[in-house]
Amino acid sequence: MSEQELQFHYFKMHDADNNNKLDGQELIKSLFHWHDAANHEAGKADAQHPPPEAKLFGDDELVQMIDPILDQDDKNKDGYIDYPEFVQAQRNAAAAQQTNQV
Ligand SMILES: [Ca+2]
Ligand SMILES: [Ca+2]
Repeated sequence: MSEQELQFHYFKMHDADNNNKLDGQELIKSLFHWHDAANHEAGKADAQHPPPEAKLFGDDELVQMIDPILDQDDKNKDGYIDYPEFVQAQRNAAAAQQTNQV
């Protein structure tokens, strides 16, 4: 798979209700997944081990985590991250990471 196909695969994997947008709940799951994938290198899909961490946070905490992300990445302010917004957010994150490393 190309990097682009992989990104789309990730996006669809977290789009639980299949409406081609990530809502807050789906974003939370994707955040934990990315964190987990980073720990395991190369981001292998691991459907056998869904991240349990999300249950450790209350709704208020989750909203506090997700609000800034939506604020930053939800460019058209519809309350969801669609695929173009997701791709852009990934680019921004990668760029930010590079900046931090220098
Ligand atoms: Ca969705
Ligand atoms: Ca949006």
